[in-house]
Amino acid sequence: MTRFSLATIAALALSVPASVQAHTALRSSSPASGSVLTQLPSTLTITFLESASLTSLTLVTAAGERQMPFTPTGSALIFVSPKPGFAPGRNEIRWRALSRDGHVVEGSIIVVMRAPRP
Ligand SMILES: [Cu+2]
Repeated sequence: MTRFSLATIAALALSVPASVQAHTALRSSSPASGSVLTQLPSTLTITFLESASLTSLTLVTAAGERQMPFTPTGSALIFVSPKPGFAPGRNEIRWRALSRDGHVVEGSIIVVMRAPRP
């Protein structure tokens, strides 16, 4: 009885770290999703909670879509796309990454470019 209880407790204790080890997620971006900007940012920065490999970064606007270059190419916490060149209006940045646990994670960041007020 006592041995069984100890084994159960040990198994429960071991299961906690396993459940915490989930795939990564986006921690933040700069500009942040939902930003309304009047000036083009010089870079787009994406930060993950745990290191991941960014596999695709696509800019979708009313004019169509194109791939955005980024660095680094390997596994990292922070990825930077230089001169993102957002279009006037709504910009959707679709990202896709490979988490260290082997899962694909994806999402989008919305940035709106608005003309400065005269
Ligand atoms: Cu996962």
